[in-house]
Amino acid sequence: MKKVLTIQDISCLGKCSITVALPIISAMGSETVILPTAVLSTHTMFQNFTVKDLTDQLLPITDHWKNQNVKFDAIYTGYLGSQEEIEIAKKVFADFKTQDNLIFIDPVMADNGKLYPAFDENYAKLNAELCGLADVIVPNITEACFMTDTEYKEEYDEAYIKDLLQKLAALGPKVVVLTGVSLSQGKTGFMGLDTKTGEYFSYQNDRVDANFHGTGDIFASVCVGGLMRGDSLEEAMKTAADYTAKTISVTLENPEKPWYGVDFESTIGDLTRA
Ligand code: PXL
Repeated sequence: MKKVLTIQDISCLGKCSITVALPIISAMGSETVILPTAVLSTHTMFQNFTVKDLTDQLLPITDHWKNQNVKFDAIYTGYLGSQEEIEIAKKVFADFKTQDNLIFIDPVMADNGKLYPAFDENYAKLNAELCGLADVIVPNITEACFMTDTEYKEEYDEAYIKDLLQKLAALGPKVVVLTGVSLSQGKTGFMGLDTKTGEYFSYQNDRVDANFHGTGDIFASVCVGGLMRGDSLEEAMKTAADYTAKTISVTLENPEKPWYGVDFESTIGDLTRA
């Protein structure tokens, strides 16, 4: 069985980061090992959340794994709590990188033109360096702008997206994929660039006019799960985009009108394949 290490926070309530990565990657057939960067009462879109930083625990945990000769088929990073934790993620890559395992980075730090409360521009610069070590990165447009010193635009054309992809490629990852990209009115999806072949690829779904937290984490987790079960990168991304779009639609039908996360529990069965 494939083994994935995911490094991100535990938001106890909030349906994001580890509380979606763990069930989704497991449902897709891979063992999921967690390295929690912090424990928060909720994700940071709630007011007055609590945070217990776990920076001092990370290397003791990974040193123990190293001593046990543990190997990972993929290392997937999401929300890291601090600049120091970005440095630790680099060390974990150095310690556990092999010839053929996958380094997958979702540089979670911003959305809708703004950094999340815990982060500043220095953090974005360090995240850009981290992305240079990846096989695949999946930033949204806001994160890409912060990492490449590009002006954020709500309205854009394909040339703007291609320019961002080229700037991300210059950071050093093998494949760059921008999420939340709308290439025509009423649509949304992703556009990517394979830096080896120079080829662009894209995929679009109907855009649902709703903004939920955790959907980026769901997209990234399904991509990792798909890659681990042997899907091609484009297949894995398409499955992730379709699954995320369907889950948002299902959530919108919930009469309880959830606001902080999506009802992936209702759709997760779609991801299980014998
Ligand atoms: O879904 C991304 C995410 C992960 N972890 C924490 C967050 C967020 C987004 O707001 O606050 C703690």
